[in-house]
Amino acid sequence: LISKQFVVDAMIPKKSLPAVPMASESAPVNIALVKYWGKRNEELHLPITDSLSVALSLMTTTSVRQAPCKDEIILNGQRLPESSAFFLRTARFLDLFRPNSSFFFTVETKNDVPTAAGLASSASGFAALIKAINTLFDWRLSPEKLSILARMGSGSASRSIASGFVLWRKGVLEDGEDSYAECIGNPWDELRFGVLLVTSEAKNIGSGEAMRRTVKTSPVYSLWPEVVERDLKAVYQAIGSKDFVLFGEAVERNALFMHATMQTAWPPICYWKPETILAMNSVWSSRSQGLPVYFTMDAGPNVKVFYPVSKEKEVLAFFPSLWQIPLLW
Ligand code: 2P0
Repeated sequence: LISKQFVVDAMIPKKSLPAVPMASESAPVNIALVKYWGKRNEELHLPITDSLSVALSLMTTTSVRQAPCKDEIILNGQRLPESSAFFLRTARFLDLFRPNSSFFFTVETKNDVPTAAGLASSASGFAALIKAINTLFDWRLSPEKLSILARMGSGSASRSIASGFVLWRKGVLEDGEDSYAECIGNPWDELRFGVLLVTSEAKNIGSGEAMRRTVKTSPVYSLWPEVVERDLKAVYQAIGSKDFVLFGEAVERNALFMHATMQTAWPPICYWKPETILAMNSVWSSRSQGLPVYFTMDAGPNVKVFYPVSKEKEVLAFFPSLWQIPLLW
């Protein structure tokens, strides 16, 4: 079994002390259009399928510097207790990059979105952190390597290294050397995105455990790779030809199939709340009235929509509470 440390050591130059006193970098939140759901390697966060996302103009900004005697993590201005899940997960990631065992980091990180807003910040968080570490030590790693290293923190973080449409190829190699994300296609300026906020409550099951259980127990999971292949082709084609209906249909059915795989796992996993289903229904009813709006959903209850700028006024009239978030090209 290949460890994260083995992958990291093969990838970075000889570990040395910081080249600058402090480094600060940003990375965007990404929303999957074709989802990452299921791992072929748990340790290295290697996925079973490719996935495709688009970047949002919501960022995590992280600075790193050497700390005198122990790690210090400050999230949105608050020093985290060493026993918090966030601290432990970040410190374990930092372990991979210490030049020696008595080297500690101060990490200060700020999210544009309140963590409670239901938009995942772990992807932008690990991406910003590895970019800042790269700058601190002046490693000058390529975007591909940064994507691979961000993946050591969280799978979807591999996609937060780039902006625009980003394809994360699953790769076939055992060490994941070919499993990284890169920007594909051109900006689609007419595309609009927004969130129908359902709740900001913490989820009752993390996506890692949900994926594992789905892969192990859902009898429909075996169809997932074919579904991803079909939807990737459609989204890819839609991006190239700016075909909004083709895009929306593929994105919505991909999210629904991902949820079908987890809802058919045992014990079942359902991230939907009653308001989620109401929001889905309002999207469908807006479409039946001629508005081109399609949704996606992640491992949570919020419904996220895409629509073309030409219908922005009508969409805002139909969904007055829509939280519009610009895409990042
Ligand atoms: C995605 N999700 O493609 C999918 C859709 C959630 C639903 O990537 O275990 O936090 O750290 O590799 O990256 C969330 O999974 O999981 C995710 P790990 P991660 O955006």
